[in-house]
Amino acid sequence: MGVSMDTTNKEFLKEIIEKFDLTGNIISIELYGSGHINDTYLVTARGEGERRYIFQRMNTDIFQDTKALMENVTGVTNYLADKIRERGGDPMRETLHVIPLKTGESFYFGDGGCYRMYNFVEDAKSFDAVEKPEDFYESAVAFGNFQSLLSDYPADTLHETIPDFHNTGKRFETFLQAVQGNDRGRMMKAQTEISFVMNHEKDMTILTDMLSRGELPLRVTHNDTKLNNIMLDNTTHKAICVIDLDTVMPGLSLYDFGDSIRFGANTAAEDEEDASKASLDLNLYELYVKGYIEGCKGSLTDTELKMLPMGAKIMTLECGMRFLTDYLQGDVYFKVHKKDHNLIRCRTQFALVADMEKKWSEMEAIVEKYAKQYP
Ligand code: ADP
Ligand code: GN1
Ligand code: MG
Repeated sequence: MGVSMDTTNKEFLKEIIEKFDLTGNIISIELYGSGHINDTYLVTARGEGERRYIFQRMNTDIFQDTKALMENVTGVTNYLADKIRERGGDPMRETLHVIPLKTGESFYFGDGGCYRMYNFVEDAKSFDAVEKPEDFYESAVAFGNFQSLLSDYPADTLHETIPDFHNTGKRFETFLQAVQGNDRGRMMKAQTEISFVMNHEKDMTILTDMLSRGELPLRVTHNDTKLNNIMLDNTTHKAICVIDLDTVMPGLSLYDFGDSIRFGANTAAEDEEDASKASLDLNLYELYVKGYIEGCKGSLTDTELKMLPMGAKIMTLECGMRFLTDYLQGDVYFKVHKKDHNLIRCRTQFALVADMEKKWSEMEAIVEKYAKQYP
């Protein structure tokens, strides 16, 4: 390459992007989105008209087997495209579509990373916070649908891209090691948060134990159902496309439900510096419960329905514990943009857990109400 190995240098990226089978000449490459994991760029190319693409440098520290990951993504997106076509939809908008290299492979490995390209979902937007409550309801129906669409997907062909991704008990063990190691000397500053985790030790394995006992089913799940991983149509505000498929793996529906609540029904942003602003918005929670149960179209078992509030609580606890672990380990996993970013994030999560505990009977009553309506 004629330029240095600075993987954010646009000339450098352009040479890589030109290896992909896109239409037209590249006219711009802009950093895009607010994900915590991949480096995402919006690429515009001009041929007869203008076309836009999403180009990503995948995080290979986190996703160590990118070949397996891309096999999952192409398998799932091809499957979804067929289903969307069958029902008369537009697969280029309603699912991600992998743009291959000119040589046919689904990704490029070399030049300091692992790179892939997707169609850009046009006339749609992903949100970092709920702006209109109806949008949150739409996202719930779409994530529920996504799960029911994938219910026939051959789960045994899926690779486990991150082993034990939502094994909360294992996450707790890793947390304990980070506390013991205290490699960055950050433990003193996080005493309150560490105690919060220790006081919740008994919660860690509730759902995974139920799975082991056969009381909860293993399903094909998304595993990262944040609001900004779904695209809403600019005009109709319908949720049209589920994105960020890197963690589609066998998992628990309750964690998918829980992650959406954790992120979207919190009255504060994930990284709000004043954690006292974090609480559970019961109206948003209710809308999501309604939408998710509808979207799953009767496929949730009675036990899954009953445990939905627990899914919300444990997912929030797990995520807070992951932020705290990363803080203690020196910010090696999540992208950070300011001092103590992971500690700040962990505080909002624990404040939300504490508020859920206060609102527990309301959370259960809301689930009961909709479980009865959509048996
Ligand atoms: P990360 O794993 O880092 O969260 P994502 O795949 O979620 O990466 O991408 C980050 C952001 O980029 C998304 O939240 C969304 O705003 C935007 N994005 C990703 N893929 C597309 C796409 N195909 N079309 C339009 N926007 C996209
Ligand atoms: C990461 O990739 P992104 O930003 O959508 C993370 C999720 C966390 C989330 C917290 C692969 O999601 O598990 O819940 O940050 N993804 C991965 O915001 O670890
Ligand atoms: Mg994302």
